[in-house]
Amino acid sequence: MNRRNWLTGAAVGAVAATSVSRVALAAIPEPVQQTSANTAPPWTPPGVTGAGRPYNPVVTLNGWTAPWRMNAGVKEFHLVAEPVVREMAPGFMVNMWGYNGQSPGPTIEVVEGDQVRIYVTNRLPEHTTIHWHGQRLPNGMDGVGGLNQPQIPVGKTFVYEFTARRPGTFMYHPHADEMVQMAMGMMGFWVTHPKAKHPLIEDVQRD
Ligand SMILES: [Cu+2]
Repeated sequence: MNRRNWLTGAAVGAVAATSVSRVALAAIPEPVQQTSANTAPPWTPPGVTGAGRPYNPVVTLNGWTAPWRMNAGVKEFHLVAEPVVREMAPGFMVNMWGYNGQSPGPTIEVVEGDQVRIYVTNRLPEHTTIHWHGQRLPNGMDGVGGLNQPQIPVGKTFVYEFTARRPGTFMYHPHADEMVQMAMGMMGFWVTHPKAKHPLIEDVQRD
């Protein structure tokens, strides 16, 4: 093999490695991290095509909203359970556990009837799960470790998938070592917007 051929081979190898990582990126949405505990502006989906049905996005005080992407009609999120440092007051840093760089974790916003897929990666020093508190969903998606799913081991990713059937205001939290994990700050806010005016849900006026 002369030098020219060797370079060609190396270039082919590099292209192959790049395409593998692109495939991996396409398979699992890149988790979005947040380093600031300040109130973030509401997140609105970019573009119009495939952006899901419209809704009036919420503002999470001292928090933020998880971006999602559409994949063949499914809203895909990626939550990372991990140790975080949150600034509670200027200079007052607290070591906590949370999601995607913050505690509480990012707000998840969907619309009633949306099909939702949530990748949960465990970067904690112990197993975890997420229980989607108040959702009506298949038993295997309910997130109680050791009961209706295996615990998510350290370093692994579990995929939850269900339809957001019930409009309302909910939360998510682990059902694994609850006394430790929830006390350490692992929880987040979930809003399922009604798909139309709901007879039992009043409109809320906001500034
Ligand atoms: Cu709960």
